[in-house]
Amino acid sequence: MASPLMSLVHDDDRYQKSFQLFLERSSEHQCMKDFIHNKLPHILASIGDGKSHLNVIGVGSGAGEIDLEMLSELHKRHPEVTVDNEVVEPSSQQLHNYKVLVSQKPELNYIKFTWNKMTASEFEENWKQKKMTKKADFIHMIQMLYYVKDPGATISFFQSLLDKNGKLIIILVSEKSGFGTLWRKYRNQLCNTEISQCVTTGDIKRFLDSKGVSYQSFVLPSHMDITECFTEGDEKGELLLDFLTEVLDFSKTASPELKAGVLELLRHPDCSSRSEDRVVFNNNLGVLVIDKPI
Ligand code: CQA
Repeated sequence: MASPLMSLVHDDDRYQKSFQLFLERSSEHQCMKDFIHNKLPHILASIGDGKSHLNVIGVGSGAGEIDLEMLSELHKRHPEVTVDNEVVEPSSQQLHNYKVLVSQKPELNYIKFTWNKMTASEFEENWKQKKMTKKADFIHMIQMLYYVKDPGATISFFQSLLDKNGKLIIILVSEKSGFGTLWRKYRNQLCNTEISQCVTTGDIKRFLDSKGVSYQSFVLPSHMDITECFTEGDEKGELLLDFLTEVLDFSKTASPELKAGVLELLRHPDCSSRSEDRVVFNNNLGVLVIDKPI
């Protein structure tokens, strides 16, 4: 049966509103920052192979907050090197926000930014068309593989761009998160596969295993307070529900059966824990680190 539900991706204003609220209610960015400060330095230590210049590609960089955090760790590890940073991001609003952030940080003058207002697949097409031979030392794809047609092919392409000792980092929700549970039961009703896919690091691991690609793997514990979702008519609860389901106006457009089923599962111990009077959704993330192909 075709899904009559509209993807949240079609309404960028509402996506950004629900995303901002999600960031306030969750530890998503904090757990990434912890990873960047505690684990990433060791991963970045081996890249570059003594070069004085490093090429970085951010795929789906958004407003750049997490990118700049990583670039700062890279600079701490390799203080003498200059950096060429290719930013790939289709949203002009997000690219603008990223540029503003950069303009406020003159200390980033060791980085040359190249702004690519396009999707990952457009970037891939351009790269192939121009027969680019440039290689990358560090590529990251954070919470973006949901939005490509073929996550496996996208990983293979970007992995092929890695230079000797280069690293590709992927962050997605973990299979053992509330999203993993929600999608096992409701992917057919919720996922508009034309636009976004219910893919977890579990799926990516199985893909890499099947290709014989080795990787390092980390789990980032993360949570999200979804208590407001259970107050009928609560504006913020509805925004959070839209983010969780990626359905525009989920509360108003989903069938009563689907809505009841999703709400029941969201508060079930397989998705959420209880802390005092709060419902705390498991937003655990997975990180995969991949080397240049052999
Ligand atoms: C668009 C699509 C996706 C966006 C976006 C805009 C997005 C964040 C901000 N703006 Cl058009 N995606 C995003 C970011 C973080 C995150 C997830 C998606 O944790 C996770 N999804 C699946 C687990 C949320 C349903």
